[in-house]
Amino acid sequence: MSTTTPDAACDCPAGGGSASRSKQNGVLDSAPKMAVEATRQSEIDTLGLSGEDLLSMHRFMVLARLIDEAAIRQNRQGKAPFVIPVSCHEACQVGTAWAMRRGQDIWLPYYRDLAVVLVAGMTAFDVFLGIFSKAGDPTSGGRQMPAHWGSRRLGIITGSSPIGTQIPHAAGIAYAVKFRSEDAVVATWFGEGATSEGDWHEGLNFAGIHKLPVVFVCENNHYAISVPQSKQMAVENVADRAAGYGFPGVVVDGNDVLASYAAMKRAVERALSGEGPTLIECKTYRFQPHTSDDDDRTYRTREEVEEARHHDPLDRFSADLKTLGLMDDARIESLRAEVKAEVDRAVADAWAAPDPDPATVLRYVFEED
Ligand SMILES: Cc1ncc(C[n+]2csc(CCOP(=O)(O)OP(=O)(O)O)c2C)c(N)n1
Ligand SMILES: [Mg+2]
Repeated sequence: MSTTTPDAACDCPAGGGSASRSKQNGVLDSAPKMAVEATRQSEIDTLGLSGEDLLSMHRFMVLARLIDEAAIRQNRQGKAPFVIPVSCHEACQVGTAWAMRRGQDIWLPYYRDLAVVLVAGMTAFDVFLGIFSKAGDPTSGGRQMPAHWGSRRLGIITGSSPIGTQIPHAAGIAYAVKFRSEDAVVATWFGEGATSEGDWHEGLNFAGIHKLPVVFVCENNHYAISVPQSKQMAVENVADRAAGYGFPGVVVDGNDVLASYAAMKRAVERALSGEGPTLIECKTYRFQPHTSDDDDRTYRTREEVEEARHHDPLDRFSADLKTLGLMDDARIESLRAEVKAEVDRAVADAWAAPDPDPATVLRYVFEED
């Protein structure tokens, strides 16, 4: 795909990323400690997350889930030619993205990273402009395939369709950051299938040799379209491969947003202090088919998918917030209604937005006078 980033209609707020959001401890002190699961509370205290942070992380997860559901509906109605589902990846995406500094760090997401780019600063409206290939699509002005995210302003480097090509890009950008002594961390996200590519191994090797400020995040959902992990690698954990490149590899429960955040926070600190890269493997699943063009009944049972739904990261985090006294059933319901209204509005506004002018079809491909 092309590498255009016109960023024209991105009306999302500039700067003010997660690291600059309030991190004051103590908000949870007002929650009834007696009712709080002790280990969870102390884990959160250690992470330095405020109650406001937790509620905001939860809202991003709800937003990603509802955009996903709306995008699939638009596809079934014939309005969206192609969509790439995110459901079940929300915790590892929001958790890892939360440790990044919006407007300062550099993001190289892959096509499934809807929740990553929302945390980075994209809006539901931006996402649907892309899905409907509208002129205002911030990624490419309606030229790219949807979900090939890019935004010059937000520091999101657009990806190519060939799997794994963002890995050497991330290593190269991290080399430039180190060479110029810039205050930035580079992070790249990918599936476990991407780790079968030569690009992946070359990128990690280079990053390890030069101790680059880069974090590699694998969202392991156990399938590369129809190919199960067992047919992709002879090791149990993708993270085990980091040893071959001389830096740490960690496995986290990718359906646990706080575990994902904790691992990423440590990795970002390592990168910023000059210690080099980290490979984080988030074990997760995907509830939906690979894309709207896939029929997952040909390679996995309905029982397997049903079983995975018992570990829904959104339900788990909602339950945590209830335990912590930050949410109750009524608030969860009203939040869902509020976010659904926001998503429905984004769909309607994006659908009504202008299409690209056919006279500009070659823009970003050839130089213009
Ligand atoms: C080099 C290359 N080979 C094959 C494909 C076709 N393809 C698109 S997505 C995909 C699966 C990737 O799986 P994974 O990296 O695990 O990510 P997931 O989709 O599971 O999130 C494949 C094989 C491609 N785009 N590029
Ligand atoms: Mg996969």
